[in-house]
Amino acid sequence: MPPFKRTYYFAGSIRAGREDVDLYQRIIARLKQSGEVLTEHVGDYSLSLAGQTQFDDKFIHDRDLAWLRSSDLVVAETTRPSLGVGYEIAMATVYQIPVIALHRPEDASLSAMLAGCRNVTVIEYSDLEDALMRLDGHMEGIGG
Ligand code: 6K6
Repeated sequence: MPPFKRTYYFAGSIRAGREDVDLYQRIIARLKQSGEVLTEHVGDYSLSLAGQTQFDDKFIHDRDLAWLRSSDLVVAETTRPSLGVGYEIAMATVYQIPVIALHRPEDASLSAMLAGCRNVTVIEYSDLEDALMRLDGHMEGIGG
């Protein structure tokens, strides 16, 4: 039997702006140390605002929701406000999948709809490495 592999869904801004893609890539790399990340493309530098155009939006929506539903944990970087990331977090809450939101309060205020959501654990940070160490601790706490 292969060892149990945890499945992560990483959410980060795409059409709302790709300025933080280097951070997304580092978070994804950290998650890959303890499981499979279904949405590695979110951290792909080459996925520009016009990226993945071989797929239409309905395909992307349905595929991403199926991945989301099959994941054990959603990790989102929420500093750059993205409708898609907010939608994914809301759907994770409906599916009762825990969400960890990494957020830089010095750069943007987090919506009360996430900050006040019982399903969302917020890790505020300014230094990503510090945030990733705290993320490791939270994942151990939920069996990761
Ligand atoms: C890429 C560039 C322009 O349009 C795209 C479409 N490609 C997408 N491919 C995969 N996932 C996507 C795509 N667009 C949005 N998502 C999902 O929504 C990702 O899982 C992200 O976490 C989130 C980003 O939403 P927006 O509103 O910032 O695009």
